[in-house]
Order: sequence, then C-alpha cells, then structure tokens
Amino acid sequence: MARLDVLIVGAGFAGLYMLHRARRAGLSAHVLEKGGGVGGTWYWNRYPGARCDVESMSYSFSFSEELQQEWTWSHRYATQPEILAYANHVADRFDLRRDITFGTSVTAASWNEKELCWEVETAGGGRRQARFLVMATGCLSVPKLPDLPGLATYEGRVLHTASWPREGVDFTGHRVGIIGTGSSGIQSIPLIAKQAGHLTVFQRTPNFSIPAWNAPIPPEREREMKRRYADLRAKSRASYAGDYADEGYVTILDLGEKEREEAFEKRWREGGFNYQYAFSDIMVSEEANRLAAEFVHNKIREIVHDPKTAEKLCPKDHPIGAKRLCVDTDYYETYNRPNVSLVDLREEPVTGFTAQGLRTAKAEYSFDTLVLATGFDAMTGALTAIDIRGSEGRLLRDAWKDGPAAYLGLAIAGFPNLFAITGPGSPSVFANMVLAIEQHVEWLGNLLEHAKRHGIARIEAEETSQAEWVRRVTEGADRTLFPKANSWYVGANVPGKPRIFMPFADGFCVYERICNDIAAAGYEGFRLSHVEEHAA
Ligand code: N01
Repeated sequence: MARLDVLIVGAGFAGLYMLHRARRAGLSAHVLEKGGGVGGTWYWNRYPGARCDVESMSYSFSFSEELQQEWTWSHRYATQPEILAYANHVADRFDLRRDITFGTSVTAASWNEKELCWEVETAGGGRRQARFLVMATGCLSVPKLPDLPGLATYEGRVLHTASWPREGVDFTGHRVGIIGTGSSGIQSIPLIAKQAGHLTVFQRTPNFSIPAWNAPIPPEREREMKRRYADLRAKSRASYAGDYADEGYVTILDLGEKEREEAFEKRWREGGFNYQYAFSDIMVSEEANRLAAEFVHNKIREIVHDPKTAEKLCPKDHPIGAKRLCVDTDYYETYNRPNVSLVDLREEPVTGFTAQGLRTAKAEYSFDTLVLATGFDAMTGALTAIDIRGSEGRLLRDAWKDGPAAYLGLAIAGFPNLFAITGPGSPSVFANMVLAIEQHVEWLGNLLEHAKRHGIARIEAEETSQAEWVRRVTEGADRTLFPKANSWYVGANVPGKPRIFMPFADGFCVYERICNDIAAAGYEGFRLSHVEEHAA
C-alpha cells in the first residue's frame, strides 16, 4: 500500500483547502469524503432556507486573489445551492477532484509507532496509510436526533435538516410538524410554512433571532468591495470574529436610554451579527446583555400579533448571544400566518409518539411529515465517531471522556501526526468559519513544510502545553457570559456529554497571533522528532 504524506478526512471547505495547501508544499495528499460531492456542511444541509449567516463576501476563501475577484455572490447572505456551487467551483478551479475519493466513510485510524504513520480504515474494508492525518470533519457535521421516547412509533416521513433529501421536498398541502428552533429551524420554518397546509412548531427553548435583511448585492457595491478586498480581508484577520464588520465600537452602559434604544434599533436595522458584535459590553456585562435582550423581546412583541405566542417566543433562560444568534428572514412574522401554530414543550412536554404524530402532556398532534431541526453533536462528534487510536492504542473517545483536550484546538497529546482543522479549543464557530479554516490550514501547511525541510517525522503536542491551553480556553470563556447558556458550545445538547466550553472565546486575532508566535518560537509546545531521534 503506497504511503501518502497527508491523508485528509472530509471534502468541505477545510478539506479542499488542505488538499490544495499540501500539494503546494510538494506533499502527496488525498481526501476521503463520505458524501457524493464536495461542500461538507453545504452538501448535506439542503433544507429550505439554508444559507450562511456571515456575509458571503466574507464567508469565502481569501487565499486566491483571482478566485475572490472572479466569483460573484448574488446576495448579502448566499443560499445553500450557491455556496455549494462555489465549493464545486473551487474544486474544479484548483483541480482538486482527482485526489478526492467520494462515498467513503472513515471508520478507524490507528497510529503505527514503528512505521511512524497512520493506518486508516474505511467502511467496506478499504485501507490507507499516511504520515500525517488531517481531520477536516467539520464542527457541525454529526446530526443529533432528539432524545424523545418512541419516535420509531411514528409512521409518517421523518426528515433531519442536516441530511435533507437531495431532490428536495414538496410540502404543498401537507401537515408538517417541526421540532427544534435553533438556526436550522428558524431558517426553514418560514419557507415550510409558505408551502405546507399546516405547520406545527414544537419549541422547547426559544432562541434570539435578528433579521438578515437579505438582498441582492448591487453591482456597484460588489465592484467597490472587490476593489477593497485586500483591506477587507486584512480587517477580518485583525478582528475578534474574523469578519470585516465593525466591532465593539459602542458600549451599551455608556448610553442614556434614548441613545441606547437608537443604538439597538440601528443594529437591528443593519441585521445579523452586527447586533452582537457592535457592542463592547454585551457579552461581559449582565446588565448590558439584559438591555439588549429586552430590546429584542419588545421587537418580538411588536411583530407577533398574538400576545401569548409572542411571549412564548421571547427567550428568557439565557443571555442573548450566549447561544449562537440566529439570523432570519420573516421568522417571527411567520407566527402571524393562520396555518402556523406554536406548541411550547415546556408547558406540555412530549410524552410519546403515535402512528400519526406525537402526544404531549396536554394534547395529541398529527402530521404527515416530521422535520427534526435538532442540531448536532457539535465540535467533537465527528472525531469521536471514528475509532481513532493513538500511541499505545489509546482511543480518542476515552482520552476525551471528561471533555475534549487539544493543543491550540489543532493537535492532541498522545496522538502524534494527527491534526484537527477548527477543533475544540480553537476559535472555529466563534469566527467566520472560512477564515478560521484558512488560518488553520495555512499554519498547518507551514508546519508540514517545516517538517519536510528538517526531516521531522513525528509531531506531537506536549501534555503540559495542552493542559495549559485547555485552562486558558476555559478561563477566557469564563470572563464572558457565553458559558451561562445550555448551548452546544458546552455540549449541553447531547445527554451525557461532559460540559466544557469548547470554542476559543478570546478572539480570532488573538488566537492567530498566539499560533504565529508559537511557530516563530520553533513550534513551542510541540515535540518534533527526527526519524533517527525516534529510533534512538
Ligand atoms: O441546532 P441547535 P441547529 N425536544 O442545536 C431542539 C449552525 N447553523 O441545527 O434548545 C425538543 O441550535 C433544541 O431545543 P433546546 C449554527 O452555528 C448555521 O439549529 O435543546 N426540542 C433546539 O431548539 C447553529 O447554532 C446556520 O431546548 C429539542 C434545536 O432542537 C448550529 O449550526 C444554519 C430536542 C436544536 O438547535 C446548530 O443549529 C443552521 C428534544 N428532545 C445551523 N432536542 C447558518 O445560518 C433538540 N431540540 C449558517
């Protein structure tokens, strides 16, 4: 079996760029992808309304000036088909497909200490060997089913937003039930409601959602932005969120009541994450956060005609922003439609399913299709789903039984030559994901080039550096209000998952500086060994 330099798992944005970067470093590289095409998240999440919540001019690769100049985004926030078309364009433009095997799930990977390589197994019995293994498996790629009793009793169609049928679904005239009101639910509910005969939304916890005010990008704005692309990208790199929007330039508690309302209104009108990132104190001061949340509650009460429904939609159990903000088109307005009803599962918990629908403590509901918008085993699920065995045969699942630990969110002590792109402990989902991916891939590409130049065969994170990093990530989050929500950031959505704050919350720019300093200091915190050192 020919041994590769780099084997990459996943052909989403991370896998595509990693393949390109590895080739540029003169390394042999190959990608294994479970799906039938490139795109990762954007390949699987085809539910109605799926689109990005970071502006497309920002949520796109910056590594190639030609690419960013030639591609045209139609809207401020592109739809899933457009983002998928972009991923396909990237794959073709950089001739990536010849090194990707589709329809291939990685089931196991073991470190061979003698040969200094990873041995990888795929479903169906395929085997590969590679010196370095890069997990580009995504942060939100393992769909989670709801922990509800008796789902199998239901005889209608069940769909999960994250594994949506490729051919699409026609809901015309159907009675549809949907469980889940996170980003996926909030994006799909308005569109399903437009088609369905009746839509029943089963909500356990309401979420904060800010309007996207999505619209086509006027050609003159596109030209102007492309002319300034280098500056915009540099601004994103120097930012907290990895985006070019202005950040932290208003302090809520410095404003009087009238100014404050105007400030909230302005950011509501701008839409999307501006509502969170414009304010310096929203995620550190409970009072500032309460005021920002109250403004959104009042917006919900203004938009939704029925006061009882409006009240049910107002999130009150977590600080605004502590669960990822949702960005919507007509979400709250949808509850004014006569064919939409909201069931509050806190008032009437699900007690079981019937052949036609579900039963709560108060009533029985029937529908032809049940949509599960119930999220993901986030950040670690795709890694622990594979039997990854490091030094001395230790399973990653066991190493992480008390919570994930990874140095810089990139490398794991005891698992030499294994790297995770946007793994737990890196900014990942706290940043514009495409930029977070680019930064990791570039940093790792440089490390692999360094290894090649210096004959380094084994790279492993030191246990002490890793422990120190995990402590730093936790302390950074603890200075904010983020850990105060039962979010997927802390694994709270998966029963039994250890509660640990997973993303690096001190900011993308801070993180990138640390990574660069570590590289400049000769990859501090990593043990780099030559073959002969290893043999000795
Ligand atoms: O998943 P979620 P998501 N009974 O975990 C409910 C990204 N994303 O797929 O909060 C009843 O946020 C659950 O209720 P509760 C984005 O980063 C981005 O929507 O646990 N309800 C919750 O309402 C996002 O944050 C975009 O009480 C149950 C929902 O299911 C992340 O993906 C679009 C339940 C899950 O919400 C995840 O979003 C989509 C049960 N047993 C996603 N179990 C963009 O815009 C779960 N729920 C780019």
